[in-house]
Amino acid sequence: AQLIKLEDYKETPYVIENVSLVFKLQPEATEVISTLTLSRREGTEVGAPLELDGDELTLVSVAIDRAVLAEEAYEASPKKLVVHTPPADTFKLEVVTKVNPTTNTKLEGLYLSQGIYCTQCEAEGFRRITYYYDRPDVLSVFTTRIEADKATNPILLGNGNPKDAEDIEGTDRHFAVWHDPHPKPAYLFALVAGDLACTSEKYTTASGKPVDLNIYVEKGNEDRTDWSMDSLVRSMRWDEKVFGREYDLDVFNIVAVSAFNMGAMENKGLNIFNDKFILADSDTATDMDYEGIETVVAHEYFHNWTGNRITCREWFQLCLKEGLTVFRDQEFSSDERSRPVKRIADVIRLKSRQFPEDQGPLSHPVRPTEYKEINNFYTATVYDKGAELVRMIKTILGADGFRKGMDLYFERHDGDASTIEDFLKCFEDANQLDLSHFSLWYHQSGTPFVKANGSYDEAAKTFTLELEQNTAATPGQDEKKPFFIPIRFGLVGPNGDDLAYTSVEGAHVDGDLLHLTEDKQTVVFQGIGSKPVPSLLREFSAPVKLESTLSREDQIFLMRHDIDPFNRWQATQTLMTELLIELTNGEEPAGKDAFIEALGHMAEDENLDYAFRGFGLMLPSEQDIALEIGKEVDTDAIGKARDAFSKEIGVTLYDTFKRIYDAMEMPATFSPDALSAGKRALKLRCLSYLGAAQTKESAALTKAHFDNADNMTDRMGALTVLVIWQLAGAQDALKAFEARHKDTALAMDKWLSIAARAPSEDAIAAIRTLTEHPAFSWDNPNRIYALIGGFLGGNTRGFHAADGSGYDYLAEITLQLDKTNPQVASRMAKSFGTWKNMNAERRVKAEAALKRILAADQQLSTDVKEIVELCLD
Ligand code: BAL
Ligand code: ZN
Repeated sequence: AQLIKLEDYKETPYVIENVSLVFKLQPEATEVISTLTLSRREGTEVGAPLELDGDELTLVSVAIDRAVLAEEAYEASPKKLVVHTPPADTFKLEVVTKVNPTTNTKLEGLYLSQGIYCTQCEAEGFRRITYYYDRPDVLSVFTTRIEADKATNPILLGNGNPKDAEDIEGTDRHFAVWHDPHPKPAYLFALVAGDLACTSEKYTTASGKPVDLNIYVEKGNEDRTDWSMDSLVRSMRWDEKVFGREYDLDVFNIVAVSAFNMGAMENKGLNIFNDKFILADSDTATDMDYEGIETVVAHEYFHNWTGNRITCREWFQLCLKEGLTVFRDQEFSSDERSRPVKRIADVIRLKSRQFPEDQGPLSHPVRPTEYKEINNFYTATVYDKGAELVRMIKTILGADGFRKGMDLYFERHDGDASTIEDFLKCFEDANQLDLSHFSLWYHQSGTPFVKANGSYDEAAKTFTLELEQNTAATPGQDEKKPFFIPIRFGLVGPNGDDLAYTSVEGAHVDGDLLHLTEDKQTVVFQGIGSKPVPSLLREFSAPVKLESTLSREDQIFLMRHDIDPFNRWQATQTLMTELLIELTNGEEPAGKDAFIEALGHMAEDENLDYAFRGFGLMLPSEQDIALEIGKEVDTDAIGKARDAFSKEIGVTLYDTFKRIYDAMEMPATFSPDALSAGKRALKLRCLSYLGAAQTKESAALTKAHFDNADNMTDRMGALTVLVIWQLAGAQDALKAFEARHKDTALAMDKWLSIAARAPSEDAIAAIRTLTEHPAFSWDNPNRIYALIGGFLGGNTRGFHAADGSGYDYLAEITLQLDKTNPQVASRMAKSFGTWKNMNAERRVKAEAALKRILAADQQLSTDVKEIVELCLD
């Protein structure tokens, strides 16, 4: 496949002024009539060829200005339409194509999901509907007419505002016309037709404009949309208040479908969602699901301004809309819930998803400069690290300076297809400062490692901090320059208060923010009355790995006393990780007992909120520890050490956890609010340690927790403990869960993911058996993400089994899935990304499995081929 390079960017020779589409929907042969008003761009030679993108298209006819083109006037293939010599100036191109929504298993373009016609066009799905300039910098005004059988498709939805709807005389069909006045790129096009239930609400924007909000779901699910509607209304209000952004159409429609590759899609005025991120009730959704729905509904809504009104010039700029919109949804959730807890959750996600990506063969800059398959670049780096970069801009500029920059961005670029340079320039111009050094974060890949070493001079009353940054080479980037790293900090005095300093040398320091800009810097703080413990990278002010030289006593001190809750959590994590690595290496770590005692204090500290304690007590995952070890990893040793340490904590603090568990009062009826969710999280964390102790009492307690659960969070939490610790009652509980939820696919996904994590002598045999279960289907991405994704991400010992069986299985299913859905196949294949960190025994097996994929006797998709080649590079 061709390598696409940022440096090759060129505008199109023709401009598409408007688009009129007619869809004659039929399950196996939908006709699409596209009429494009085109004009020659200034600078384009008269008669220069017009080349439009296609993918698996069947052409029916081509006409220009109503005259059918002679065969020699154009060239058409499933992938391209070239009109050799178009008219000199403005002209209308009418193209008729046929597509088959039923056989479209890739779920890109127009497809049928459970009898519902829907589309997915980002990134390059529109070319699977009709020939077009399928690229984000071609903005046009779309009018869409949808025709379909009325009985099976009573609901017809398009982008923008509804214009017309009538029966088609003499037939059992009807039509609807939608017009979107906002020029948009084709990736934001959408269409839905089907027999759907709807819940509606009226919304009035801050300036008094009425908007109809509708959420469409498969019939029978209409009682499960309250939370998503509530999240939508809160998101709309928040964007008005915090960013001054109002909605801009008469209607905002959301449709939930069950087969969807991504989480959701921000099509203009017609968001299409994976139903996982819309449907919720207490019986089937966990607190995490409620949070996820709130986040994704907000995220897609926020795209209306950051993505739709201002879009990307080309796909290299994906972080322009994604990083920024993730930042916006994170801020929304922080305002709606506990800010420190949200920050911890986001950092856990970043460290578990983005750090491994950035420290392995799939590492790429937040703004990449080349790709073969854009679908492979919807990554944690673009999204989550992209959000961290926006957060750093806010940290550096402060809230007011950040808002000024954002206001200028909206004012200057509304209606544009923009770049990261445009975005950064707005912050520079609004604040009169130079962000050129900072901009390196967008271009240079890799996770910087920051080393910090502090020393106190009692006589001089100075505290000296030696700081050093280093970023390892990443693919295509051998030499690394120093980043601009904003470090929020405090110098914590003996009573837990931050110490003031009188002056500082060696770095730009403003209050509690230090700018690390060189490879090495020595920073001297004057006027420090007593020996401090430095608390660095508070709030996780930069996406770096901090290697602190603090003693275990100092870490325990921060764990107990730091005024920054994030760093209290971080100190706990650092200690846990250090201890777990030593245990993995067969050592007996110093300070282990003191740490466990401190953990008990944290568990009982009433000054900390419930969710914070729930997170604080959580051990790093086996994957986290593997990444931390970084090389010659033996996952069995990690798993054994982590199990033993969990058990030791559970046994030592048994009475503490039991006391907290028993004392926790839960509301009489379920509510997904943050406080109740926090209580459930802490109670389940206690239960998981009690379960790890593996006593008769704790097994019975866990089983009773499962049996008495009146909500999915408790039911799933208890089931996980029973299964992971193989407690008495685990098999009965699995059966009971299945019996209760067998008709609810999203609930059975949880069952599949727990079953995929169960410890087993032959994990692959267990997974194969599960793929035969009626709840599983290779045709639905959610089922695959639950079972296969649950195994790859949650069963570290099974996937990285020393005999290579996990790698062989991943190779096998990658090849199998690639035949039907390459996006899902390549997502699964990305789990090979850490293979080079493994020990020699495992590396040999993983490499062989990767090579087997490349050598397979089948045509590989660009998606899978690119990932496998990068892994082998
Ligand atoms: N734009 C793809 C889905 C999302 O990030 O919102
Ligand atoms: Zn997005």
